[in-house]
Amino acid sequence: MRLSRYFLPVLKETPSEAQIVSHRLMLRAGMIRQEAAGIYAWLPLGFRVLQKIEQIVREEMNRAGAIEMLMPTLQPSELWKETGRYDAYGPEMLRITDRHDREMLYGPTNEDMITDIFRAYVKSYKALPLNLYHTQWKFRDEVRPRFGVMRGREFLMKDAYSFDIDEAAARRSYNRMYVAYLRTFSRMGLKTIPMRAETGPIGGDLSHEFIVLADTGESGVFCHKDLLDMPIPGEDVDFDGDLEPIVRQRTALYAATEDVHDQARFEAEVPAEKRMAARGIEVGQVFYFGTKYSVPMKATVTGPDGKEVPIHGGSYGVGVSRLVGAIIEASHDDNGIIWPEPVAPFDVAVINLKSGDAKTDAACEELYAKLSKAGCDVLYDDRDDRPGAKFATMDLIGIPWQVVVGPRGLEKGMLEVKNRATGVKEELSLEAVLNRFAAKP
Ligand code: 5CA
Repeated sequence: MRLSRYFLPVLKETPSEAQIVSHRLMLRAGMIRQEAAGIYAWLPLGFRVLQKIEQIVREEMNRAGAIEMLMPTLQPSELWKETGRYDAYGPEMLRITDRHDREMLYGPTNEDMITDIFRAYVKSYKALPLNLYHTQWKFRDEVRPRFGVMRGREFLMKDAYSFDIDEAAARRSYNRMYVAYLRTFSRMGLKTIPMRAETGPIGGDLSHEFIVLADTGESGVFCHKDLLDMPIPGEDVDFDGDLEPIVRQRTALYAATEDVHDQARFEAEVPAEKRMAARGIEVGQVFYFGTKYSVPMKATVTGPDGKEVPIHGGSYGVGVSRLVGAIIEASHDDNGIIWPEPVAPFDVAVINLKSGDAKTDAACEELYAKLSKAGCDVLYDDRDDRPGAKFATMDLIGIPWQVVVGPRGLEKGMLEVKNRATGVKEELSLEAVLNRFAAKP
């Protein structure tokens, strides 16, 4: 992408309405624009990151055996009346009436709808276990939308729903999602800690929130410090095998959000030097709720013994749009965002220090063409602007690698490569730059 032809409306001033750094940086970097309280347009740069995150979540869901589909944003009220949630959800639910006076709602979550889909088609235990997921916009009319995309009213969520014959099988499904979440967040460069959590309007009695530690986080959390350094399961983890040891290794150590925190237990179980009280951002939550939806909605299957039983369910959410903010909270400096490579909007920035200079232009064009051809996502700053302004923009928007091309370096046949995270600069030939980045998977 040539910056001269791109749509990157960066702001010079720090927006005064933004209280936390990720919100400020997302506005300044031209990633989002607020359209109404808690409702955002995703501008091209922001949309790229959102899609990268969605894709990582998708790959890890698929790896764990979940099956992708897509449910609508608008739902009929009938399903929610069946489960009793139409009244229970309260003013957070956006209720809409259509032209025929039918009561509709903009979905805040999808347990009711997916249970309806399930019961329409699945009749036998032989189809189980089953896990269906989608990534779709949700609406929750939060009283206080704030912190930009972190607590929006409209937000993008990946939500998965598992169906099992009994509690033991449902527990295995829960473990699969738990382990998939560890992998998902780690691939985005995040360190998350699963914490025992309240279940709220989703229901059930087993739930973990996946928390990224950050001072600006909305959740108070208490945990054993060793949870910060637990190994993350590799790509070769066997999702059909026994995942209980991986899960138990973590759940054996105290970790709870403030809503379920038990100070006496915390002090009894965790030695003083290992206690951590902190704040964090909830980027995902997993729930086991048993038959909460299957009983009222009559989602039953015939078991091996021919008897009809209600299925045991769980649901598993990832805050895809919230993650964009959470990653920035975890990875930035005074100059701007520092994207972890897997979620960066572009892999490499090419900075032309002297647009209009024939030799510099030619070197940049060659680099841009060859890197792009090799499958590298390049943002080429071909504009006629001061070098200082170009560096500042690239630092602000956080592209992991900057290749700086100028007449002085070219005289020696050299380009400068800067790593955004470390600030380390190297002089490399064009050939070496190509080898470095074109070889990237
Ligand atoms: N149905 C279940 C799981 S599929 C569910 O709705 N879970 S949830 O309420 O915990 O939401 C899942 C994730 O969505 C949360 O962990 C959080 O990361 C994200 N999320 C929730 N509310 C918001 C919001 N207002 N703005 C941005 N992200 C949100």
